[in-house]
Amino acid sequence: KADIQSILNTLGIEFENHAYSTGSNWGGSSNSEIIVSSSPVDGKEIASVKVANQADYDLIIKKAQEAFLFWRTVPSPKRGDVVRQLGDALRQNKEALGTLVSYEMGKSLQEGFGEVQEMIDICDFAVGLSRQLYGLTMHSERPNHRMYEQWHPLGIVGIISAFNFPVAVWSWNAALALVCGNVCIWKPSEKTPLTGIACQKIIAKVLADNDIPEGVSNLIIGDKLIGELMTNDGRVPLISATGSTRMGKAVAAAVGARLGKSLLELGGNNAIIISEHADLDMSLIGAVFGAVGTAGQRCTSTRRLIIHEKVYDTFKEKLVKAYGQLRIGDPLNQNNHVGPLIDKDAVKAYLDSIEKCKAEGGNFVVDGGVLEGENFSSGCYVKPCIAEVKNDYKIVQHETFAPILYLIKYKTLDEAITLQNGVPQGLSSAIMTLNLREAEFFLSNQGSDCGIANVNIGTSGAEIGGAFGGEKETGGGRESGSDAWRAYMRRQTNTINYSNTLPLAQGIKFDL
Ligand code: UN1
Repeated sequence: KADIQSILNTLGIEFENHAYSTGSNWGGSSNSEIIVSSSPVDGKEIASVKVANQADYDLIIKKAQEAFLFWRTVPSPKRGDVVRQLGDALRQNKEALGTLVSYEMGKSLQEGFGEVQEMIDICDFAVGLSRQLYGLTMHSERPNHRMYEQWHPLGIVGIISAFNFPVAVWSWNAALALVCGNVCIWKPSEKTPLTGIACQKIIAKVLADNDIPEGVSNLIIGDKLIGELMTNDGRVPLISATGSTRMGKAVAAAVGARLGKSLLELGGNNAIIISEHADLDMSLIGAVFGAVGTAGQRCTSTRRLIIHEKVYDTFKEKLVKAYGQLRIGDPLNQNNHVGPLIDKDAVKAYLDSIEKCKAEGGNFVVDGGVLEGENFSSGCYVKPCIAEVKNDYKIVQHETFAPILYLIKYKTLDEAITLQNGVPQGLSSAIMTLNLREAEFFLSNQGSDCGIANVNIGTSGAEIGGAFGGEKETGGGRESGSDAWRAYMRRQTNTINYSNTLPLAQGIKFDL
């Protein structure tokens, strides 16, 4: 079993009581409030940190503003080189950071390493991007005029991240924001402050090694108050927030009220359609990993399986058998498939959802429940479960962040797509089929309404490079790939007249 203390030492987390950091400069707040980070793996306290207050926040804003004045003058490819070094530092720290993610958050060690790999991948992506922040050129209607657009940094980017990807979501935002010339203030989830501190330590060293002023990357430990300070603050032009739809609506309202920009990655209610033409063995792996991976706490977790009536019973049997083989336990033990939920509140939400599902008529073919005993002393280990339901149950329309999988039967592909789209969320979706017509129809504008639509791949595990995000109550934001960088910049249209007259557009005559 990993020695957590030596991992904390490796990552340089030898202190407590720090509330914020501007670069390598750490500060404690005068606030007496603390957050205790305890592991859902064994229920033990790992460390306590202080909660920042308004004075800490104002100091960070000041440092960030100062740092921006410098950072925006650094050419983008040079900024990319700094992000390259961040990627290298993450490579060196992959094992330690991945292990801490697994211990503090509770995901399996493999997934902890996978999360750090996503961070490395986005850094690589951002390095290339730093030479490709392209604007278009246009043909002016006026003679001897040139018209083009360029992209400038916004300033301070506020990053509010969730517990389930406690470090990767920061890096998706930070890597792009930094090559674009912005500075960042990151408020990690109060459920996972230590992995946040570890990342800040890593980036602070890279910045210091390059003589880059503190304040290019800032961390602030806080709760709702800090989140509200950020979202209401006109000095933070972009807020990128990942979390629940409820949180996202509050962020969108606050940022919208000041006409700021927000980038939202909110809940999903992701389904896989299992067609009569599916490769069922392959579908099984996609479905089970999607539903129980990260104990069902990914925004891309598979929550619903929409199964063709001809293969419904066969596939249900396969699922029940597979669930019987799942090993639940310490996520740091690589023999286990499923770790704990993040905390007891999450366990309560899981149990409530099971009750609600039963009350609405759900038929559990694999029962849920909380595991008890020596190996489960944190009280956060639950059994992945499966219920046969109707898509319109209230609970099925709702995202429960837990390993509860719903089965729904269908007859025609049209019906399956209607069911798949018939939820308020629109993040990820998939179809398992070897039939080309079905696959293409699912991807067409008459098909999935989600930001992510896959064929013969499950709903989770998107790779860096594609734009990540979704529609409807998922919030509409796109991160980590394609042209997601544009959200971190402002576009400026420039028209230059190199003639010796001043012709007006639209042919307007105006002589003096
Ligand atoms: C999230 O759960 O917030 O696609 C992000 C995936 C991961 C990211 C999930 N790459 O499952």
